[in-house]
Amino acid sequence: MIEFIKNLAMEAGRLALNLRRDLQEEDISSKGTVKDMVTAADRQVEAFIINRIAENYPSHGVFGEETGQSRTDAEYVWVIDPIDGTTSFIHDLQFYSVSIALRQHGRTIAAAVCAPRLEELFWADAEGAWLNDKEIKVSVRSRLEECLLATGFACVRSELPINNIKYFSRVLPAIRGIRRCGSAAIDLCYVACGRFDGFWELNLALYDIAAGAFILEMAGGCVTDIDGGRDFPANGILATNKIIHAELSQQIHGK
Ligand code: 2AM
Ligand code: CA
Repeated sequence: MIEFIKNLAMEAGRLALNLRRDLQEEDISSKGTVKDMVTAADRQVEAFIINRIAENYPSHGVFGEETGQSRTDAEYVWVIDPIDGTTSFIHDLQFYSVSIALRQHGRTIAAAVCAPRLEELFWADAEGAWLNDKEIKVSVRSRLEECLLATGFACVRSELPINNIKYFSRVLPAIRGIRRCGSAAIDLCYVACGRFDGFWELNLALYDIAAGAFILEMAGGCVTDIDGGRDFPANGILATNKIIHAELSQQIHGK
């Protein structure tokens, strides 16, 4: 099963890369606001993934960003973000990924995130987490002042009462640095392999984080909602190397 997921993510990543080369202005459209965009490539990559799953696992359900849910009562459900980081994709930045998670009775059991421009495949199953063929673990940094973190700002940020600027301004003075890659799936995988020590963001959806959160947990990390509970991503996501989790949570909340 894990070989199927890895190959699927890699092939979908290659397709995204090829479609990016041929991307035209008319392939780009808005989902309601000009900040929330979708491309023909998002739809084509999702269709490719769903067809491949239907051929191999016809009884499984699918929850994809672009096409929604099918067979939600199925034992196995695939959670798919065909292109996580669509804004980066449109602007031809390298930080976009294909994110695929397989869930059984609502729990992720295997996942892969392929960042095709970076030539990196992150994946995990019950045995652990890997980047390409190397096993990965979270960092061991314990002091916030030596930590490099990542965050993100939702494209619907201007309409939100809590839009992460307050959290950002509380955390920034306490840490070594911050990055904003624009793909939550990549951010979570970068925490998993120790490049980042933590990541938080609000207003994400399940398909943005299902694969990355599992890969991070299998690499020894900790994932909660923004208040330390289990209601993620509805109540935001806070993801760390585990060691800094409580301290970063306090910093975010100004305690
Ligand atoms: P996307 O590119 O698949 O939309 C960047 O801050 C992160 O937010 C990305 O993972 C991006 O995923 C996600 N994101 C952007 N707009 C979103 C929306 N309207 N709902 C949920 N997630 C969104
Ligand atoms: Ca997407």
